[in-house]
Amino acid sequence: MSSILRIALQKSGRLSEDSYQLFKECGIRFDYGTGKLKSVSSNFPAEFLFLRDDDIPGYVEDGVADLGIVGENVAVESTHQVETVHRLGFSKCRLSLAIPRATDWNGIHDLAGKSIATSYPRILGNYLQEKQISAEIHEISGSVEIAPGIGLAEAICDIVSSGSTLLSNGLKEVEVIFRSEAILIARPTLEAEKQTLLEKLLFRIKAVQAAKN
Ligand code: PRT
Ligand code: ZN
Repeated sequence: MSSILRIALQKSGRLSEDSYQLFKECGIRFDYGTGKLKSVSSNFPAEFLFLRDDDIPGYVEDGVADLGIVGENVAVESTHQVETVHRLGFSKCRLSLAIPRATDWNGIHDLAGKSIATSYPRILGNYLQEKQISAEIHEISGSVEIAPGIGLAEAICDIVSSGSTLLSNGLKEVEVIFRSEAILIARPTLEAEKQTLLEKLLFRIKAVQAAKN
C-alpha cells in the first residue's frame, strides 16, 4: 500500500484559516469547513484531520497523525514528544506576565511570593525557575485575565497579541516570557515513505514562504 501523510489541523480558531491557506498555496487541494472531521486531498497523498489545537500534539505523538500545525506555545507546554519540523510565520503572539495597571513594577523580583494565574504552568514554571523566583502558579484553563479582578491571583501569564484584552481588564503587560508562532510538528520517527512525502511538502512550503519574502 502506498503511503499517505495524515496531517492534523485546528478545526476552527486562530490557526485554521492560515493553515488551510498554506496548503492551498502549496497546491494541495482538500475540502474543509463542511463539518467533516477528515478530508482526503484530491491531488497529494495526504489526509487532513480537523481537531482542537490542544489535542494535536497528543495525536501526533500517538501516531494518529503524522504531522500537525499548532502554536509553539501549545507544543512547548504539552508533555507530548513531538518534533518541530518548520516554523510557519503566522498566528504570532507572545506569552506575557501582566499585573493590575495601578500596581508598581520594578522587575520580575516583584513576583516573589505572589500568585500568578495561567494556562501555561510548565512554560511559566520553567521561566520562574530560571529567574530563581519562587511564586505560586495557579493553573486555570480559560478567562485568565479576570483572575486579578476577582482576587484569584496577583498577576497573570497569558497569550497577548494586540494587548487590547489586557487593557480592557485593567492589566498591563510587564514581561514577555515566550514568543510564539505556528509551527509544523511531526512524529519523531516517521517511516521512510512518509519522510519522503514530508520532504516534498516542506519543499513546497519553503517555496511559498520564499515567494512572500
Ligand atoms: O478550539 P481550540 O482549542 O482549537 O482553540 P483555542 O481557543 O484553544 O485557540 P485559539 O484559536 O484561540 O488560538 C490558537 C493559537 O493561536 C494559540 O495557541 C496561539 O498560538 C495563537 N494566537 C495568536 C493566539 C492569539 N494570537 C490570541 N490573541 N491565541 C490566543 N489569543 C487570545 C489570548 O488568550 C487572549 O485571551 O486572545 C486574547 C488576547 O488577544 P489581544 O489581541 O487582545 O492581546
Ligand atoms: Zn485550544
